[in-house]
Amino acid sequence: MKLFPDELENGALRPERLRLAIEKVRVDGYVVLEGVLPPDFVAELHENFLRIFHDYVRRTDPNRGKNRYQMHLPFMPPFCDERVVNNPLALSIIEPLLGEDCVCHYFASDTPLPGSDFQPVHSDIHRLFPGMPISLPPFALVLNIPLVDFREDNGPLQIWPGGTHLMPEDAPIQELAEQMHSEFVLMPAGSLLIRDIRMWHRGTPNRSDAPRPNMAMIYARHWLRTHYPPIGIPRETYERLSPRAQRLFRLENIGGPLVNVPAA
Ligand SMILES: O=C(O)CCC(=O)C(=O)O
Repeated sequence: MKLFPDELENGALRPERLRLAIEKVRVDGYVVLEGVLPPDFVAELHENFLRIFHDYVRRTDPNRGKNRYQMHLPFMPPFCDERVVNNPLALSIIEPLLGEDCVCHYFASDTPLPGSDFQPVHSDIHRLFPGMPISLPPFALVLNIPLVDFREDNGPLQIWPGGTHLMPEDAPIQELAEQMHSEFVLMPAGSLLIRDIRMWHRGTPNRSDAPRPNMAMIYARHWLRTHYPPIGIPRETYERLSPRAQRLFRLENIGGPLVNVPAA
């Protein structure tokens, strides 16, 4: 969705469009709000990201396929800015779907480098009730924020919308995906992609000459437990957050160590 100037200025979709955006996630599995974050702020995020990312690449093997890195982000400025972690436009869609007591339990990034490949098509979560052919309402949503424009040549995310998030049965994902409708998510830097964590997707080859970073946060119903380590948040950082952001991160490791801090 392209936003109207008043929506960007108010940090709120017009009521009818908000209703549609929420329904789009519920039924289609995702929605994109284009170019929400101001370009100067995205540039600051990008610059800070690259500083820690290059260091991370030097000491880590690719961990999501060839030339492709998942990296947890340190919960520090500019990454933990409220425009990122407590974005009013994102939360206006996330909260009605996950409940006001939802939490954020994952603060990270995905970056294909030049020379990366297709990933297998996958969902980002296990089935909650394996073997039972039931579709559940949304219980976790990924918020992706691209730090560069996602173009055809730099490894955009490919998604299978329209029902794969409902995962009614175990399915032969790779074979089926080849026969099904998919989309490449082309979007400007600073957009908000909100996707049901269950929706099938994959990373695609980055054929450009620069990394293609994508911030990734997971918002979930408060009872969901995953294998991700709790986010380390320095106590002073937590205390400076707004009450609403504090609520989102209340179950994390408050007072715990930062990960992947930039070298001094
Ligand atoms: O390319 C991306 O941003 C996402 C990659 C991905 O889906 C994954 O590593 O699980």
